[in-house]
Amino acid sequence: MSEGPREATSPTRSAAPALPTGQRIAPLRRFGLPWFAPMVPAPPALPTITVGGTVRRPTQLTVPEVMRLADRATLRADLHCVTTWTATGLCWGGVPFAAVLAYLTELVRPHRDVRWVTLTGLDGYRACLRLDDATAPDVLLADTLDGAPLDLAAGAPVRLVAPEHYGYKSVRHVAAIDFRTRYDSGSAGWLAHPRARVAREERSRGLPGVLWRPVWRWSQPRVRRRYDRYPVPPGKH
Ligand SMILES: Nc1nc2c(c(=O)[nH]1)N[C@H]1C(S)=C(S)[C@@H](COP(=O)(O)O)O[C@H]1N2
Ligand SMILES: [Mo]
Repeated sequence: MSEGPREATSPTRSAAPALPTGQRIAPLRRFGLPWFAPMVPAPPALPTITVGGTVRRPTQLTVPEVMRLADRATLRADLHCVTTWTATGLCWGGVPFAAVLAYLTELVRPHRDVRWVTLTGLDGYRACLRLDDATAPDVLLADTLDGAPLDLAAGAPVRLVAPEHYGYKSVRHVAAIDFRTRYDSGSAGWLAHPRARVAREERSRGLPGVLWRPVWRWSQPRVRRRYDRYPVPPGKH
């Protein structure tokens, strides 16, 4: 094995990038907290995003207005659910969330102690990200997936994509953005980790991710069965 120049003899193929610890590949399908499975929203004809929280001038913009706030970008990323499935190679299109938040900050003038941002979906689902996590360059407010407008199952009209964080931070059907001085545990309550960084396996609070992993893995088929009971017609929105 050691004779000859290795570069010249080894086949040129790129190995698949390693999955994060404890994750297994699965296709992207609508998923989430079990009690949100029946909450298939019906987006309004002209969807809006309400911007508020600890701010001086709360406001509301239409989704098309928000999506024109910055130059469009595409992002190829994996989505890692805390229940150990990962959808790989998703190609999202939208606007960088950092640019959206920069514009909104000028508009609504958050309190200077604001450090967190909560996103709420049309289904009432809520998740909170630290401002520096939410403004990472790979966080997108996405309205397309693989070149087509998001369908309802994937989070129409717009969803967050925060690939470095477990999927529960990537809120679908974004309808509200709230600037906050304190962390808000959101819909997942005490199960949610404030940061939920995949690289550190921050699956949930209190225990290391390696201990949460079997618990979440056990829950996955149970949650999946709940979502299977509420199919979303493709393209419906
Ligand atoms: N509005 C909304 N967003 C949500 C959820 C939800 O129930 N409602 N579930 C979260 C969870 S736990 C995951 S893993 C991802 C799953 O994304 P998918 O439904 O596109 O597979 O959505 C996240 N965003
Ligand atoms: Mo998830």
